[in-house]
Amino acid sequence: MSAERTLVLVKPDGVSRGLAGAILARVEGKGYQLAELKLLTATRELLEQHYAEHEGKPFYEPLVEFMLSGPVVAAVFQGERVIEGFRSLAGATDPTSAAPGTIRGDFGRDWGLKVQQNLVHGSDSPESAEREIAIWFPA
Ligand code: DAT
Ligand code: MG
Repeated sequence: MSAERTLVLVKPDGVSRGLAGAILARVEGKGYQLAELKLLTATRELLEQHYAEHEGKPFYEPLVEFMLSGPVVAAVFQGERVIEGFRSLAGATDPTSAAPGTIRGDFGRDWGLKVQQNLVHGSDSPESAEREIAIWFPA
């Protein structure tokens, strides 16, 4: 059986603040293996696929606009239980209340009505991981 994989995004706030390297280093330091890596500016079409589950929610449009606001780092990490492990490293969705020691807890805060500025994305299940990896890293 091949190792589990997850899609990690360093969102535009993380890239513009110069935190991409520090964030990737935490994931590598935990012991997960980097399998794919690129810097790109997303398109609306890509983000509509990526965030399809959130379409219609009040934060959907601001989230897509934010994700279009600058380049992101897209990465695939692999290893046993990497999906759970990365979400643990990332911390809670809201960076204000995310635990210190996590990426969002250490580097994030509320910049004004923008919970979506929470630095990173990580897949939440093996099914979403494979779906998201196919979107960001088409064969
Ligand atoms: P997570 O990124 O922790 O998996 P999610 O999948 O529920 O969280 O939501 C995707 C992103 O949408 C999240 O990283 C930030 C944004 N978001 C979620 N809930 C929000 C809210 N109540 N207000 C504003 N943005 C929100
Ligand atoms: Mg999510």
